[in-house]
Amino acid sequence: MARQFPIDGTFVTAAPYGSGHINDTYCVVFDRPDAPVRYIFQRINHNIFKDPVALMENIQRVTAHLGKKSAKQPDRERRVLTLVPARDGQPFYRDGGGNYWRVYVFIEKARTYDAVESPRQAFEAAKAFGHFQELLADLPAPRLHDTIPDFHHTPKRFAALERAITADVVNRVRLVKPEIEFAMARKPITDRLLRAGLPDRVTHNDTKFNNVMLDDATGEGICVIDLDTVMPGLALYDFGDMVRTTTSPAKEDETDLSKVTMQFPMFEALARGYLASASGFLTKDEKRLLPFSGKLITFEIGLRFLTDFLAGDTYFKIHRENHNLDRCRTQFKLVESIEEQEGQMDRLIKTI
Ligand code: ADP
Ligand code: GN1
Ligand code: MG
Repeated sequence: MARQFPIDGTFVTAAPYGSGHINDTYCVVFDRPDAPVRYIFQRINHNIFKDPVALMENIQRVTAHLGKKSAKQPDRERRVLTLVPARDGQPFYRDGGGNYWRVYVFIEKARTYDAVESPRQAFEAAKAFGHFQELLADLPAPRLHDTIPDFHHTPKRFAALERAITADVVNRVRLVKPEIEFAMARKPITDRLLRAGLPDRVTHNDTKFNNVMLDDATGEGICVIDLDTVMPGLALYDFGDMVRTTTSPAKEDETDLSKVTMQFPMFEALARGYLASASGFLTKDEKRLLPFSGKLITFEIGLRFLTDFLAGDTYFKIHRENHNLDRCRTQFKLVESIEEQEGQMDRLIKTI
């Protein structure tokens, strides 16, 4: 695959990289006379992203727009993902097996984290995602492609769970009675954001904490990555997923649920970081619903993990038995923790 992209130097190694649930990511090293240089090679999961060509068109447009806007910034090339086109000039290479591959310049001296370590990190991540939304607010027409239609349509996600329960293809419903009961009790909240009349924006839609790179030296959220789901959406989908992945000290698949909790100082840092870059364009309603979005998106991703567990683990990569069930349980535990603190979260937002 390395030969399909015009990269200077001699191929040295390639190794699986990162902890994403969807694509196959590799870190690839090339030797050059001065020093070795790294690239990110990714095989796009085309079972999930049905139209990789349209997806890559989105990413090209988005990175070009961000690149233009960051032209005068110091360290410009570390602030925006840079695609390396294939030898034929396309932003991807399609192999004989029908797989789509893309290559990015490796962002050095920065890293992603699977679990948050400090309020400062939460602040920086949220500020970076808010800034990302702000920069894309004037992306010229046409509308971006919907790489996954109805990606954050929570009522449809709920309906998918109900279908999985009815089908029970791998006989696992018997194992998840409490989780199903938990989900059913919260069905009424699923359409609340959709009914709020909020504006459509260009959003990231997968603002998990490990989709932003933090600078090793300064701690700044230097580059937003994982752009497969950048498309029209609600700003609150992004803030909600930050709350889901950046307020609990535990990893998404932690089995000791006592470690899963919504830490208020992390939420405060997230809200302040996000509003530092997004308050200029958010409406009153969007701002008011920030805490609720954290609960809703955490619930939604919990529903998706539960649905995938019942479907026989066909969507998210799993690395052990019951992995999706463990992930669902952390999400539902976090929903409970948010429910306990929602009043306090709402009060905080009014003061910022
Ligand atoms: P997935 O969609 O499977 O989550 P990502 O695009 O998020 O894939 O990539 C997986 C991981 O690879 C990221 O969490 C990050 O650690 C690393 N990564 C991705 N792109 C780059 C890059 N350009 N430079 C350095 N690391 C990267
Ligand atoms: C997937 O690609 P990755 O690992 O960053 C998923 C998100 C989920 C997340 C849960 C395209 O994100 O929607 O919230 O897992 N991405 C897709 O960890 O489904
Ligand atoms: Mg990712």
